[in-house]
Formats: sequence, structure tokens, C-alpha cells
Amino acid sequence: MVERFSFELSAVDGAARTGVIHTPRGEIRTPAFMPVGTAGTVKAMMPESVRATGADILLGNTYHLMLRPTAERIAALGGLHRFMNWERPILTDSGGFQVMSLASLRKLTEEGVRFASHIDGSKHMLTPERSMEIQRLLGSDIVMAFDECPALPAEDKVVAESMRMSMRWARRSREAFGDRPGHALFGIMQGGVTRDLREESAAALREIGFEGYAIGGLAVGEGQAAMFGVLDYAPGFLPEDKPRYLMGVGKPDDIVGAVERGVDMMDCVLPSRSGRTGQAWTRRGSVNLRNARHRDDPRPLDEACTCPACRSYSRAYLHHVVKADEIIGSMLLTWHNLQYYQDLMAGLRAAIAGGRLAAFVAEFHATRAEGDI
Ligand code: PRF
Ligand code: ZN
Repeated sequence: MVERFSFELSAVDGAARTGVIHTPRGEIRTPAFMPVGTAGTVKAMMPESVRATGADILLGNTYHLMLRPTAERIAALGGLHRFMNWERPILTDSGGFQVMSLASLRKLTEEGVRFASHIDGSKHMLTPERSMEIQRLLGSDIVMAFDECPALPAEDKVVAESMRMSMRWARRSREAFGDRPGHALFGIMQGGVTRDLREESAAALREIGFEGYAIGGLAVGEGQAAMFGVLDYAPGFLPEDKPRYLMGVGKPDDIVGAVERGVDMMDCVLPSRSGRTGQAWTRRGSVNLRNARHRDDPRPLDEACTCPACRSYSRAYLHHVVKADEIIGSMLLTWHNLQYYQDLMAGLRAAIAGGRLAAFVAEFHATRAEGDI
């Protein structure tokens, strides 16, 4: 078992890369998709089932866990891995992004952000130092720096000032994180869709020095073309020998486009959340199982998929349990969606390793239809 955190690149194809992140809790094959386990669970899934889909790492959230059941309680119970029965790597987001989207009565200052809990209205303060403390109490393997992410579109001046504060917070995060062998701290680039700001942010982060670098502030209202526009240059501003993580992305075609542009890690609630609303992602496109046209259909959801939903059930059955709001509907569709995402990542990794990413991407687009199939 390695005791240190390290990133080993094994092949590149154009801007795309494949490799392995070594951690004391196991290897993360990249490009990696991280299922979201916000509140200490990937909703509707047992941890061993998440692992069976091929996931090497989960994402957890500082914001949710600090409010309930609290980081101190999780620490007293042996840390987040033991608490949720997932012994492999966990990355935790730092909380600021979730405060801005979920909490009320937010007050942002240089010190940090004061807010009222979306659960019971109780008052809390998150700062870079407190976020580092919470992520240490959780036992997170990959800790995210504390940042602020402005919603887009926003004026350049607003984005610039926010980014510069995030860079000051990144330095405070680095200092508060301290020396923790086997654990990694990732900085987060901000700067909206402005090239100069992205370059300035990347330079500030490189100067501080991190074990990995995230690209934040995208998929926040700018649209796919603008996001890809930023991804055409932003990964190139970051060190080649460190993992690059695109936060909160995305749909399957966003993931493919990001990997083509040099992203190594991603997370998104989409496969798990949409699984609970009856939406499935398949090799041929997205499928809404609530639609009545599935009610007499004996075929599997996705012929090529090996998940339990596709191996043992018909579209008619999945339609029935989704319509009837049966819990197994959420379980089966979440499993399927996570399986599909992990199969996509495995396909991307193999294509990069084989120097045939362009053909893989062409095939990906050719087999998929736009909209619901
Ligand atoms: N910062 C943090 N978490 C995030 C984001 C960010 O910019 C995003 C943006 N897509 C998702 N999650 N800390
Ligand atoms: Zn399936």
C-alpha cells in the first residue's frame, strides 16, 4: 500500500490523458467519474453496489455533513469512511459552493461566509480554516480549497474580485491544511469565461502549490459551448503532472468533451439524481421511463449494459415501478446510470491508452440521439 498521494500519467492522446492517482486508500483510475454521496450516502445505493459499477472514489460534502450529523460526531465515530462503510478514497467539496446554492441569509466577507442552515435555520460560519478543519475531521483523502463561485453571466469586475478573493482563500486553505502525508489538497481555479482571469487564477494557484487543481466556476449557466471554450485553454494553464478536476460536470457529452480537452476527474449528481426521477442515460441517448410507450416493452433498457436493471428487468417493469413510485425504481435506475457513467469512463480510458480517442468519440456521438429516445 502506498503511503503517499501521487499521480502517474500513463498515456496521452491529443490533450486527453489517462493514468492513476495513488492514495493510501486505493487507486483512482483517470479519467475518473466520482459519484456524489453528499450526505454520507450515494442515494438509493449500497456502497458495495457503487463499487460494483466501477467507482474508485466518491464525493462528499462539507456543507451537508457539518450541519447533519456534524463533522465532530463523524470524527468521534471513526471518520466518514467507516461511518458510511466506504473504505476507498473520498473527495470532499469545501462548502462555499453549496452555501451559495442551498443556505439562506448568506453574508460573504473576506473572512468567509456566514449563513443559516437550510435544515433548521441555525447560524454557521465557514472560513478557509473551518473548512479545512471539517474536512480533516471527516478524514477526507482529497480536500478542496475553500472558494467562491459566482453565477454566470456576471460582469468581469465581479468575477475578477471574486476570483482574487478565492485565491487569497486558497492560500489560507493551504496554510490551514498543514502537512498531512497521504492526504491531498486541491486548489480551485475560478475566473468565469474570461481567459485572462483564468490565467491569473492558475498562476496564483501554481505559486501556492497544490497536489491537484480543480477547474471551478463552470457549468453555472454559461452553456456547453462557452464551457468548452474555456476548457480549450484552461487545463493548459495547470501543471501537466498533477490531476485536473472539473467540478460539477456533467452530462455524458460534457464529460466526453472535457476528457478530450485534458480533464482527469469529474463529479455530478446527474446520474444519481435523474435515476430518482425516472430518467436513464444509455448508449443510444437519454430515456424517460415515465413515458407510456415503455409500458408493454419487454426489452432491456440498454442491451449492452451489465447492470441489474438491464440484466434482469424489462423496460415495462422499470416503467411500472417508476410510475408507482416504488423504491426499487430509484435503486435500479440509479445503478444503471452510475454503471453507464463508469462504463463510459472505462471506454475513454481504454481509448486514450490505445491512441484511438477520436474514433471512440466519433462512435459515441454517432450512436446517440439528441433528446429522449
Ligand atoms: N467550486 C466548488 N465546488 C463546486 C464548484 C465550484 O466552482 C462547481 C462549479 N461547477 C461545482 N461544485 N468548491
Ligand atoms: Zn443498465
